Amino acid sequence: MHGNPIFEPARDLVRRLHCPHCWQGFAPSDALFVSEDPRLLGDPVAGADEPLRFLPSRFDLTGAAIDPEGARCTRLACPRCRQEFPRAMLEVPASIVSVVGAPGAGKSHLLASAAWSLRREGVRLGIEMTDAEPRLNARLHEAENLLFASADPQRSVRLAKTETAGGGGYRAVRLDGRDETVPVPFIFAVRSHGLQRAERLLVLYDNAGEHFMPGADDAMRPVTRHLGRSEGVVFVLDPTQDPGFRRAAGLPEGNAVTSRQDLVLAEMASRIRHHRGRRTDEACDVPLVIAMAKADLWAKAAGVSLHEEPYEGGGISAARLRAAHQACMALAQRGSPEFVAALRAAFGRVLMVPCSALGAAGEMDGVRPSQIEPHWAAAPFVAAFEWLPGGRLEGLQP
Ligand SMILES: Nc1nc2c(ncn2[C@@H]2O[C@H](COP(=O)(O)OP(=O)(O)OP(=O)(O)O)[C@@H](O)[C@H]2O)c(=O)[nH]1
Ligand SMILES: [Mg+2]
Ligand SMILES: [Zn+2]
Repeated sequence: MHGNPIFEPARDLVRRLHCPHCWQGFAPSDALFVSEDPRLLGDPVAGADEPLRFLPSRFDLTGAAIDPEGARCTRLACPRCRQEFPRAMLEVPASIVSVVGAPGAGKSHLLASAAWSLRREGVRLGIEMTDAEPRLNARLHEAENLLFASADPQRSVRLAKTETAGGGGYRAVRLDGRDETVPVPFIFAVRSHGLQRAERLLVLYDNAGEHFMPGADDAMRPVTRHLGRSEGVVFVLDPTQDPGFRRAAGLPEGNAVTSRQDLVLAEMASRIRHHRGRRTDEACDVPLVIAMAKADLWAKAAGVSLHEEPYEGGGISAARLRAAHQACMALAQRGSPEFVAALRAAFGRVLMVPCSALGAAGEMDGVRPSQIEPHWAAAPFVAAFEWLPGGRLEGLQP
């Protein structure tokens, strides 16, 4: 790759990066390019419908690679799984924040709502966020558009459940003669407002809740293996799926879906330890944000106020977060002592953040965009990001 302006020292390159699909580590100069000539369709690893990936030997003056048919190529792919990743990953360090939670907990709605608010309210939230490569976040844009940019806000919309395979969320690749499934991440360029912190890339994953159930992550589908590398975790807890929480928050018992979210949390902790080679009795040192979702349904009864957003003076407020954390923790202790016990057994640093992606419960046919009014939707992600080293909440001990 000598002589290629993309890799010259004039550009400040990271020394090594990790593929956001398969987490293979590699040097920038080992990145493959995605061919552009339509005749080069078909890649032995990425699949028959994908353009060939190649290690270039020819470049033009701008640093674009020239594919074997002579076309200019600028899209990059991992040398192992051959999935495309944003060019910014060559230059800016990336932090993974894993999003975890039981099926139906509200992960996808929360991500869409948080992204929408982060894009528009950077000044107030203290974080500027943009797509690292818009094309690669298309699945998230669809969700945001459905909920927040609908042409007819009176017509009910429904965000589909995340698939467990296929769809836009996973890619099938052929590695060393066997089929493997890798997840598709959402990648953002993020900068803290007013702080001299360099830009970072934030890598998020929206798995189907089923993948966090015990036994659901295997060698052929390593779709939650980001847990081995993440610097922060947002665990989406749905209090309405827990009979004890429902009682503690004064919700009717009804025939609502229930799930053992303490077991999902314990399984997550065991994967974090396993992938990092830790002992089973060691506390996980990754900071954990518990996003207490669907707060529109339970916050009032639980004495948690979401009236004021947790931002002050152009950034997240540690004081407001702490107050909300204490109220949520009190509710959890009353409603689900088994969840609190699972939490204490596995994590040293935990922050509970109430939030509502929609601000309204939908009806049978979905939710009307005109009724959507998110509360604190971005807060769990802003908190997780600001809790990373160098962030506004770095020393936070809730
Ligand atoms: N009341 C209320 N309901 C919500 C909110 N957010 C999501 N929901 C509902 O919760 C259900 C599940 O939401 P999803 O975002 O699809 O949940 P998920 O965690 O992504 O689920 P999987 O993809 O199956 O893992 C949907 O029916 C939503 O309408 C909220 O803020 N308030
Ligand atoms: Mg989902
Ligand atoms: Zn890869």
